Amino acid sequence: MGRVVDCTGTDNDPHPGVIIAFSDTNNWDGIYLRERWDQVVRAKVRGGSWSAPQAWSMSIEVGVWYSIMAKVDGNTVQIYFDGVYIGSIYDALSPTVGVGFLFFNDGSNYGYFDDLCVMKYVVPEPLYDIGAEEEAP
Ligand SMILES: [Ca+2]
Ligand SMILES: [Ca+2]
Repeated sequence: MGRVVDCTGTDNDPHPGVIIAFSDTNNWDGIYLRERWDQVVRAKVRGGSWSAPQAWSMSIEVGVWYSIMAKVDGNTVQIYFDGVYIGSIYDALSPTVGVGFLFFNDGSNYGYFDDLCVMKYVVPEPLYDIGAEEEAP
């Protein structure tokens, strides 16, 4: 997971985001922000060709930090935006050899990124079963 911020409000640039799965520079998956259009977008790069097959409508404000988290289980990746699950990817690269940040930018727009980290988690996550409330006699 990582945190990103878009600091200029004229357009979607600089498209700050996180690379969630990486094979080489021509093959990787990322999640980035379209600040102007208020979307969280999936970047899919295969054989050097870029596409954006999935996008989720989210309010994205200039100058606000947002966290992007990806829970990876093979080709399936659950995407969390500011801690809230927004959707899944089912054809991510696996295995990955790295993660990183991404920006793409035509002009002088800028942003920042921070706190990139990778954690191991348990699959499946533990389930809890809460018994029925006891009734008064
Ligand atoms: Ca912008
Ligand atoms: Ca916006």
